[in-house]
Amino acid sequence: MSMTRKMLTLVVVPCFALLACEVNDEPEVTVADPDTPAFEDDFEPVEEETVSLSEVDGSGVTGEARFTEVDGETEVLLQVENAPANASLAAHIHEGRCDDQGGVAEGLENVMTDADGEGASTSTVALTLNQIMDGQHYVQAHGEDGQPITCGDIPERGNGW
Ligand SMILES: [Cu+2]
Repeated sequence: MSMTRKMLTLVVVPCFALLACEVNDEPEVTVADPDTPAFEDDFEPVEEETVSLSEVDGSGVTGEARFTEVDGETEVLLQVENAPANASLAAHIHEGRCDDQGGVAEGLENVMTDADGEGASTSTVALTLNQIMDGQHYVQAHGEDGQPITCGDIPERGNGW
C-alpha cells in the first residue's frame, strides 16, 4: 500500500463511521399505506375556505376572510382594505346572507386599521366549518357607527364534504 493510499483510508473511514452513526440516530419513519383503513382514520385534511368581502352601499371597503378548522373550532383571519383609517371596526359572523341580514352568530375580534385603512384580526369561533358553511352565514365588518361596510356570503358546502 502506498503512502497516499494509507492516508486516504485513515481519512475516509472515520467520516463514514460518523455518517453511519448519524443515520442510525434518525427516528424510524413508517409510511402508511394509503389503501389501509388506518391511514384514512389518521388522515385529517386541512379544512380551509376563503371568502371575499364586497363593499356595502358604496363604502369602497373590501376584504377577505380565511376560515381554517382546527380541532372542531374555526380560526378566522379577517382582512379589510380601504376602510376608515386608524379605526376599530366591529366584525361578526352573522346568520343569513348579505342581502338578507340576520343576527350575530359569532363575534370576531375588532379589526384595527392603520393610516391606510388596512387592518386584520384573528379570531377563533366555536363552530366547525360545516356549521359555518351551511349556506346561511355571512361575514361582515361594521363602520364606527355600526353600519355594515363590507360583507361576504360564506358559500354552502357541496356534497363532496
Ligand atoms: Cu355584525
